[in-house]
Amino acid sequence: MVTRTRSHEIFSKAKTFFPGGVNSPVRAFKSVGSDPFIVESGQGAYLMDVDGNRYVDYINSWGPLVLGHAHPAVVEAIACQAARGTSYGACHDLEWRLAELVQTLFPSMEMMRFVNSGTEAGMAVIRLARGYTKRQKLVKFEGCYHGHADVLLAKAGSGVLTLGLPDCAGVPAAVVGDTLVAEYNNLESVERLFDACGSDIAAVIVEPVVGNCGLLVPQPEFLAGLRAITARHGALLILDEVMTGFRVALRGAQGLYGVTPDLTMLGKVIGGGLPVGAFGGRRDIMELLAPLGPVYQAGTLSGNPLAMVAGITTLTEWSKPGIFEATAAATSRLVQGLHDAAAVEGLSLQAECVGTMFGFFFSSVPVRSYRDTQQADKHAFNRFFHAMLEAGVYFAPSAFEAGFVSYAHIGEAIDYTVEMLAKGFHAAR
Ligand code: KE4
Repeated sequence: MVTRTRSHEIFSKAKTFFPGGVNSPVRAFKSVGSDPFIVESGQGAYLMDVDGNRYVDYINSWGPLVLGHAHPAVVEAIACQAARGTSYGACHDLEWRLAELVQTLFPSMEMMRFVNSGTEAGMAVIRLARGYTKRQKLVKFEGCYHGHADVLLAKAGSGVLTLGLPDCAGVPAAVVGDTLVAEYNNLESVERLFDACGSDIAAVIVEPVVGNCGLLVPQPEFLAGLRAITARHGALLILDEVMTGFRVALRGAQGLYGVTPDLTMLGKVIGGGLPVGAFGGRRDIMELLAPLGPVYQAGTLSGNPLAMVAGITTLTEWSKPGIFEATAAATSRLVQGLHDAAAVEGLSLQAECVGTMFGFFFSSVPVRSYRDTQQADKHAFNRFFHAMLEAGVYFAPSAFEAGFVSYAHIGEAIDYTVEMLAKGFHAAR
């Protein structure tokens, strides 16, 4: 039995400072019904907690750490830069160098701007899309998460065409009144919205591969369909690649599925574990941004040299020949292990991966939309989660998140995980 005495002590103290003891809700383990462990350090594929327990980490800081924790080249680059200054609030040589690396893999980003989180990128692209099209309405998809900006915290109204309703307290109805909600992988649900108010719709925003209600893979022609519908109605297509960028493929989902958006959101990987987001796209749209144009956006730490150099080092290492492919192969091996171990226990499991991102549901039917996710067996997942945690394998503490594999997982960490899966599925029955 794993003991977590020190973790409990620290978490009790944390709860006096932070709501739920955390600085981001999912970390509280509320969905899996236990207290979280407290991290002491991370190294490669592993996290160590303050009680000396070691876990294979499939959260990877929710996606950024494609090379694993504390990669030597990234640590050295940050240390060297820190000695030259952590933030200048002024132009410097590293900004364009990261932008050039990003643009090489994301050529649709003719121009871009760095921010400090995916949420900031989401706020900015919506304002930019509205400024460019001079339209108000926005289409998002149920189950997709684009950060916690008010305008994006909308849920579907009762009727198909009812305007968005606040998805959490504190969001004024007026702010989400122009946010329409469609169903992922259902082009008809998008066509209906455009038939009703296409000339007022500024943009469609989508996670091209959904990672925020578990993993949802786009059905053939879904993304191409969104591209065609938005082009036909003069609306912009925004791909939120904060999670999928460099993860599902080096060139992101837009490279993998061959769909060119008007605007893209990035985050996570481009900061290599430091706070970075980015948004970018067509030059004629981006040039509306201050100081060139009338759409305002700004940020004290945007493009700071520490985050830039962490991103440059991470992307440089990650794009070296064979690195991505080897990590994607390890991810496929993990998913095959999930299928095999579940079958031994006679459990129905839907498990998939796209590149180095994976997800699974305890479900007997394929999961293609948010609505499908709601019939998955969350209690079986929770039993699986805790048995695997006891075995030293840390999956996302929620049935409705994705998992992430790093280059550091190849070999020992994946082998150990596959070996332990039988314990998890035995407990899940
Ligand atoms: P941040 O503001 O958390 O940097 O990014 C928001 C965001 C935007 N778009 C996508 C597709 C995202 O996945 C995210 C953030 N992802 C969550 C994972 N479910 C971050 C984890 C958390 O909120 O603690």
